[in-house]
Amino acid sequence: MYLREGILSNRNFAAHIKNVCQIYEQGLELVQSAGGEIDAILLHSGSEQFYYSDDRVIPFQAFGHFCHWLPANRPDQFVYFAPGSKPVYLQIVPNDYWYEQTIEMADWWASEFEIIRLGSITELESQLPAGNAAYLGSNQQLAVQLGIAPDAINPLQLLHFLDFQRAYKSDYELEQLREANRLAITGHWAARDCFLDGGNEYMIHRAFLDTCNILEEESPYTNIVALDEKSAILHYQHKRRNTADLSQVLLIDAGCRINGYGSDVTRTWTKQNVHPVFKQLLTGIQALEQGLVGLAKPGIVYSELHSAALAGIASLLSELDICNASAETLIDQQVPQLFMPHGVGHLLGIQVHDVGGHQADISGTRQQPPSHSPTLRNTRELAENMVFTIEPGCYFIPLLLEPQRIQASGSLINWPLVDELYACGGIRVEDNVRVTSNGVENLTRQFE
Ligand SMILES: [Mn+2]
Repeated sequence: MYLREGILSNRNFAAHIKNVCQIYEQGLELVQSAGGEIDAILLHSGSEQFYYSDDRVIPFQAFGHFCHWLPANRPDQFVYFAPGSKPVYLQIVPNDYWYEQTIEMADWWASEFEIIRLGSITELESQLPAGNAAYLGSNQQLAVQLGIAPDAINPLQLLHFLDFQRAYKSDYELEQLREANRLAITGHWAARDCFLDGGNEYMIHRAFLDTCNILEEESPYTNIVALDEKSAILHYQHKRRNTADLSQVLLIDAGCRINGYGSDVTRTWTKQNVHPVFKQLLTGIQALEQGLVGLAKPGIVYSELHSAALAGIASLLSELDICNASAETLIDQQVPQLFMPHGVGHLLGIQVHDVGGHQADISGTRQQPPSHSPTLRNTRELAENMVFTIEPGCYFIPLLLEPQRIQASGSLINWPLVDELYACGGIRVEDNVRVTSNGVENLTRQFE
């Protein structure tokens, strides 16, 4: 569905598949050394789901570990991996005149698989090689029908290992992520221009999609297109169609997807008549974001970036007199978290919030976020070729701030100014970065 042929040479795909095969081989060895009797892995993209009491299908999204192998975002596709053999792509193409069922395959990826085409899922069992395969996927019932042993259905040890490895991207994956960023930036420019021309949320959303030449369902997540006070709603989902000439703030969080890999980019723009303190705050958050990108390198723990973000926000709140206290006092009283209630970023790749963010190791030991920031999605130690977002923000959220008026900590907040800033909403600035051997590659800014 999101295959965009001709854009990329994808010369690195063969090396990517070699790498994925190695990862799966190691995963199998791990399970075998713990006494597990599996010698192959069957991955299932997933099964079509319907709305309750309806014949309409819920938009399909293939299982992340399946997408790691090939870019076919379709139900009932299978990859069979056994060490030492070419991976097999068992492709189910039903005879169906209601829907388009053709699966477009490009040579650059199809040539890395042995391809078996089947007309229905009932033919699958007879096509599977003899042996003890593990099943990875969402349809347990199907796995049982295929004769998979219960303890070989989504074995946790294997999933923990695979989830952990997904954080490190191959050259092929980085190529897709760069392209997903390059395309998204063209959309962000169009969105900014539409906003400056007086466009409303709906028009800005359309401008982004049109410029990127994508359908809404091809986006990696629902675009967040928020004007003024709505930009303080972290995952604002509506697109207002009212007149927007007087709007002063746009927060747009929108990405693109290339061969299954998504970008996740946020920009905040303002017009000339925006509140001067909000404008200064935006300049401050933009500088903070760049500073945080500059801190990232192998060996740093992601939570340290989050703490640095909170410290930066505390300084801005203090310097701009949004709060009446020193940065130290604000950090001590956990005031920055009232203005940035989310984590400063997350792992990124096939899934927008990619898997394994709280894993300390391959065996699934959890590294929980610090108690002062329970919503932080990434606690991993940074290592080369890990990809994640860096997205500090600062918002004026009545639901979080208003209860403070009657708390002791409320005396730290400059209420007359906050009352003025509520109308502006909030700010978020987000880039995607890859860790290099001694720093980071900014996957987003290189296209601006
Ligand atoms: Mn994000």
